[in-house]
Amino acid sequence: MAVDLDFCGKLPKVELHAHLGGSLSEKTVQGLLSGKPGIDQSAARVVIGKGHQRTMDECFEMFRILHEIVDSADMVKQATKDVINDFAMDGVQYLELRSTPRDNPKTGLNKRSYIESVLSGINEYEHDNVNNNRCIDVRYLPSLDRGQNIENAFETVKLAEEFKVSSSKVVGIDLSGNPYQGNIGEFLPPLNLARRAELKLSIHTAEVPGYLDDDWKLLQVLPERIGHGTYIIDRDKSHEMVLKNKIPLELCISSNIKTQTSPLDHRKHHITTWLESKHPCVVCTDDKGVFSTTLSYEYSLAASALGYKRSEMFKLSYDAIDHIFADENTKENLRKSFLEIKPGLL
Ligand code: 6MZ
Repeated sequence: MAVDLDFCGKLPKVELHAHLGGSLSEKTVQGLLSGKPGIDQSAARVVIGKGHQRTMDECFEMFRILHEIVDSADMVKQATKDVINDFAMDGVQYLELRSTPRDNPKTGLNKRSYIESVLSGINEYEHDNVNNNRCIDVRYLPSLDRGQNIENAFETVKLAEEFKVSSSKVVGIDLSGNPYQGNIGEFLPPLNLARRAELKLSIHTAEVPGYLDDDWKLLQVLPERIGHGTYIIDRDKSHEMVLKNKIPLELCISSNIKTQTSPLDHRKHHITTWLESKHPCVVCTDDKGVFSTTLSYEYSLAASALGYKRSEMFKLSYDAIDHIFADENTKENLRKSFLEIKPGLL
């Protein structure tokens, strides 16, 4: 039977690479904009439609606009709840949401209240949907933005360490931001601090060409997962290191195509090469709002690129559970739940 979008919708899935800001749907952006008379009301400015591409810098301009829209603790909470709901409705059973805590003196938002708002959005959503088909298990990775100064990164790691003690929801740290910006060497100390605090690490690496030394430096922290890794295959030393250590890759096909960092033809995406060498890969969305996609759609692209049958797509989704940052108990529960759904799918 064909692996179509309908099958991928019914497939139980985990989403491990989703930035809150870039994941806001047009509907959510429209809703948030309605309370903001001073801002251009067109939500279309932060969406790249089907068949369109942008430069990386143009995408980062969209993230900046989204930051202008989501500028208060209440909005961060609402955005979190809406994004969780979108993923739950797309058949996602476990979600790791990442987002950069930030300050906004105009609204009183600061990094601490930002993290509190994300966590309260997660807790409220889970509480309200514990017994229905929108039930989903959510964790949070505070992000470090490589384009910002290093004090911000240290502050975020220290807060993450503190919140990890009081909330099982904070499980790791993400390093992201405009891959053309920042002095990456400076980020090694905060990443090592996170490591000592037993926060897991997911690091954007080799998303764009060049920057070989920077990406090599980042790999030395031995992250638990790598975001994108698009250009690792072209670099012998890094490629060998990632293969040897079996560091899982979070792969986002539409994002890479739309930011022009991988070929327009999705069948040439690097997921095919990695999976040929049986390297652990997790299909993800990155920014489902900005790139107007869903995780189900990304799975259907992967199926088409890989020529996989239904059973192979189930295995791809099931194997992703091995790479979540939550504990073994959570993994076991997910495996059980996926296997219960399996017979009706294949
Ligand atoms: C690197 C990205 C990204 O944190 O405001 N972000 N970083 N590469 C990408 N590929 C396209 N997509 C998103 O969500 C938006 C932020 O996520 C990071 C950027 O730092 C962006 O500002 P939050 O929730």
